Amino acid sequence: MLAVSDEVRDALETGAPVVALESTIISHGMPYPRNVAMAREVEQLVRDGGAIPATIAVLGGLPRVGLADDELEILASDPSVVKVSIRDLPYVVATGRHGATTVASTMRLAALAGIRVFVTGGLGGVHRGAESSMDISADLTELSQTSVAVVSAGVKSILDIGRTLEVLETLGVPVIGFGTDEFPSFFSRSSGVAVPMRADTVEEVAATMRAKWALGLSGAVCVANPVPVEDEIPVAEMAATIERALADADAAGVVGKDITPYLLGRIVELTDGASLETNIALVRHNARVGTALAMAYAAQVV
Ligand code: PSU
Ligand code: MN
Repeated sequence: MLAVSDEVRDALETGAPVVALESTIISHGMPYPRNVAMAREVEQLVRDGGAIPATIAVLGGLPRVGLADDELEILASDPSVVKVSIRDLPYVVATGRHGATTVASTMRLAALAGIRVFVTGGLGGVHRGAESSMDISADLTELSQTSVAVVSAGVKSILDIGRTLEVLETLGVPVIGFGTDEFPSFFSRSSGVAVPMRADTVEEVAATMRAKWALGLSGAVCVANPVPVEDEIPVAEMAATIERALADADAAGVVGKDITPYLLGRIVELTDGASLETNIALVRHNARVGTALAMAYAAQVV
């Protein structure tokens, strides 16, 4: 039911650091061909940092951990690739399709394979207006139950950041600001919302992972890593774009799983591609921090 590449399997068997990477960000998060260039570059960054990359997706109905270069190309360019969150996973497997896994389903498959560190761009969360739409990403449920550290640049302000952090508290998920006291909002380093805890080194984060799981507390450790200063789009600059994208989604009647990809695409258009550069920069940064974390965690496990 789960095919792990030889390289990833060997690394896991010898306790070498492995970093899981998601695929919705490739298929539904960025336009072709920048998406496949980003996917390849991030895998290389993980290797340069001393770990083994494991990009995760479903290909022809088979959940896969560790992909070949031509498989990244399929995910980036084939329009039949389905966005697969936890709900969608059994159906995509049963019907033999290609699927790009979200944070939630990537976490689950990574944990099944024995991987403890996962790098992404941004998390799903509580959508604005969720108090009536009930649109809350399955990423949050998964963070509550699957024991993987997730390195992200926070959540976009297309979501309700305050409520997202409230739900993460309810679900018992530690949210660690990496070198920051403020929860980052993806394109921007700030959000106006404080993080509940802070770490300035990957060793502290690795120790928190070990402590959480040693206490029998299953579930994720969420590492909120702000975009580098030189790549950020300040909150004030992003605000109007996000309002406009949300209004356009509303007018176009976009709902459910299509909302996040629609908004991401619209924001790229509205910023003339500037948001895409920021998005790629923050993923690179997350890959560097996540790789250092995987190295630190592997070094602490005896
Ligand atoms: N945020 C981004 N880029 C993305 C996503 C979120 O900046 O590609 C994707 C991730 O895969 C995330 C998913 O897990 O969107 C959340 O979708 P939903 O809200 O439908 O659960
Ligand atoms: Mn949703």
